[in-house]
Amino acid sequence: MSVHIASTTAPVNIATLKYWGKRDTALNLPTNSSISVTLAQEDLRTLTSAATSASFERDTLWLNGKEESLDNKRTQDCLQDLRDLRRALEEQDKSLEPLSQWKLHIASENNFPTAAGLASSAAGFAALVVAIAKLYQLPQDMSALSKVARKGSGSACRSLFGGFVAWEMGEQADGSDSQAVQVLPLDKWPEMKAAILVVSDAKKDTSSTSGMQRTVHTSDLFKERVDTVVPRRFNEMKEAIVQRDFPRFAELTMRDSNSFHATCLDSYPPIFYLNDTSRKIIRLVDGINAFYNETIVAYTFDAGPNAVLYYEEKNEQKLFAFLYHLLSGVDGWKSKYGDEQLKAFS
Ligand code: 2P0
Repeated sequence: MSVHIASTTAPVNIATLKYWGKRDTALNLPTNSSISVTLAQEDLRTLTSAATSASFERDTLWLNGKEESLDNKRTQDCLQDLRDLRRALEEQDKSLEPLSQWKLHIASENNFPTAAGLASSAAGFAALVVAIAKLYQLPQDMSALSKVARKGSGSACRSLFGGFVAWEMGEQADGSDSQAVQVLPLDKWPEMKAAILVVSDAKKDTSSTSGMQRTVHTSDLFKERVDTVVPRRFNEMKEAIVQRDFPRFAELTMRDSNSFHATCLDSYPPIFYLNDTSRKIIRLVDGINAFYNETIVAYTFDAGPNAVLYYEEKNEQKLFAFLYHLLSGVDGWKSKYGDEQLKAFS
């Protein structure tokens, strides 16, 4: 009996304008639009293979070599949507095999720590949806597929595109206009680089899903953020990206990270994602920009203590000279650069 197989990789995306809050928890509809940068394929990514055959007896999912339950609503919703899309194709073309009725075997692997605030669910659901869409030979309309990935994990919808991506929150109650669109492909701003400082690879203690709803229900700052601050920043940041205005992009990114963590702290009980090392990195970035009298680097932090720094390639040596000096004494400091290469920066 024939087995059909398809594989894909999906990279992590790191928000520069944060998604934090749902207006509909079942459909993963956000309270604000957001913007992110999708990292290059070869860095942090999920590799997913999906197979289907009339002989498979049940749906299975293997995550990083371990069998995981598929018995959660979000994954089930994604699988159902994909099967519905395939069924529509089969109804149009009776010569197609009935893949929509067969069970799926899915294997997925991350090349980075899972659930440590490094957007593993984003890459995971994006890869799951694209691998099955390939398997089912669905039309590769990424905005349409982003609506399926969004149901798995909100931020996943942004990982379907490379480069600079906006998730438009939409207005419809059924989520039909809550989708990702590309703002600028990476090759239009190839100088943009990201450095990830892994402060901790431990699993976070407040999940994004529960943390964001605590903020929605208890934070006074949150209302100001979603009603006024983010809508204005959404347009400003898209403009900064299209114009490749790094200092403007960097300032908006840092302000939005601060605003998001402020609403976390304003939640009741408060949510702490940053730790002392995160705060040292914030001060370091401020110090570097002040030293050069120019904004050459931006920090941003998601639902965890790890920092993502954005900078332009031409400033890599300026940045890494500082990073090397200040972080080389820190226990466990590791870098993709060897020690000798880093010394050459200083
Ligand atoms: C973001 N985060 O925009 C924000 C910034 C974390 C901080 O999207 O409940 O895992 O699965 O929709 O997508 C993390 O939230 O949450 C997230 P669900 P998700 O990247």
